[in-house]
Amino acid sequence: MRTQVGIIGAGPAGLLLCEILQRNGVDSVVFERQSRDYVLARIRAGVLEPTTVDVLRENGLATRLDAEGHVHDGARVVWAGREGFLIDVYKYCGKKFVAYGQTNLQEDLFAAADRRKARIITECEVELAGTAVRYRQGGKTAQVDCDFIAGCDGFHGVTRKSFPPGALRELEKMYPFGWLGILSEVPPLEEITYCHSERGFALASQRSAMLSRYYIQVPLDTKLEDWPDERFWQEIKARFPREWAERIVEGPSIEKSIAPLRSYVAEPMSHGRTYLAGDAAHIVPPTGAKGLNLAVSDVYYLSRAFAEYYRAGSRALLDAYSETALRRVWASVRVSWYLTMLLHRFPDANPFDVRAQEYELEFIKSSEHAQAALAEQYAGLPL
Ligand code: RFL
Ligand code: PHB
Repeated sequence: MRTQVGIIGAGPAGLLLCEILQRNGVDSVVFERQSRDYVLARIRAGVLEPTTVDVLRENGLATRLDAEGHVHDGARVVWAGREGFLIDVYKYCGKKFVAYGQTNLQEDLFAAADRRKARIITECEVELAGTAVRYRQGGKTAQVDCDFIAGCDGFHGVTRKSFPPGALRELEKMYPFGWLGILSEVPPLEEITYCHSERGFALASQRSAMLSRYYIQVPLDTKLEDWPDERFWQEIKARFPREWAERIVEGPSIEKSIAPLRSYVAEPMSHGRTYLAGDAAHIVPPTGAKGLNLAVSDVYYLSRAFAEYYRAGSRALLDAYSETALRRVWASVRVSWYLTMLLHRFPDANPFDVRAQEYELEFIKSSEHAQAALAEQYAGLPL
């Protein structure tokens, strides 16, 4: 078998790339290690930037998102008994963002792929030899020869690891904590609300009118079994200022998981005829809600470059892909790092660090300029 673009990974980056390529007459095959059910059961992102929504709309992927997504002007930041401030994306950027679960988007992408009869090979073990994809599925081995490889296989995937030693520069920062998240079928707070407290960071988010997503900062060695629902609700309410805590509706969790926080960028995002997109090339801590949005912007640039190559025979956009994508990646990496540093309680913080953090929050609250700058970064750069 052969194809033009071999796409490794059927997460949001891989399936979106497959969809946009098909719309541009470019042939691809997607290889996914897990089963479709497994991919659909992952609970992850929930906030889509205006640019992400635009890309999905332009590609006919936003019908359900437009019907079910919850549109927001901004996200609120609160701390120590204060109502804080709104990161007002609408006021400063004239754009709104949308709360819509990655799980729903993943369903929409599989549905679109099925409609177009896209070739998606699931539950396969992939081995890369240049642009040939050798894969094993159900005890059988086969090979697909490709013009190009798109590595959309997330942080732990094979594509980045197939690059020769020295081909990549890896820049990384680990944070000394993780997020414990729960999903519960209860009405959420009206606004997406980030909370800084001396007990640690907390976040109130949502998936729909009857589905809430909450997170708290926890030490890296935290065990899920030590966090029964009751303890989680008690802790999150102790972190939020009273006025917010009183409005949090408790219910049984339907999902509970812990994710460590990390910033990571691999440069450049390509080698030879292989290109990386999404979490395969970079990881941001979830504090700015940027990961999924970066996967979408990478795919936008990469799909445009492949389309140009097959339409006009020009490699110019492919050659520029890494530099183009990294400009946007670093803008998001920076703001995610900044919000992580601003809003979490660091285990080694001394009283000076704590006071400086509090005064920075007070400064943003008091400064229109600071709020405008933060809103611009939270909204994400235009493409
Ligand atoms: P994914 O989603 O990890 O998909 C990669 C796919 O590749 C498959 N794969 C392989 N396939 C074949 N061969 C191999 N050897 C393979 N190895 C792996 C995997 O099974 C998988 O199906 O990466 P992609 O497509 O780049 O998408 C990135 C996003 O999933 C990620 O950035 C976001 O979820 C991050 N994120 C958030 N992003 C946002 O924009 N807004 C948010 O609100 C937000 N919240 C979050 C988040 C991530 C979180 N966690 C759990 C890390 C909240 C959390 C808690
Ligand atoms: C989420 O709803 O999962 C979410 C929202 C905002 C973030 C991160 C995650 O910054």
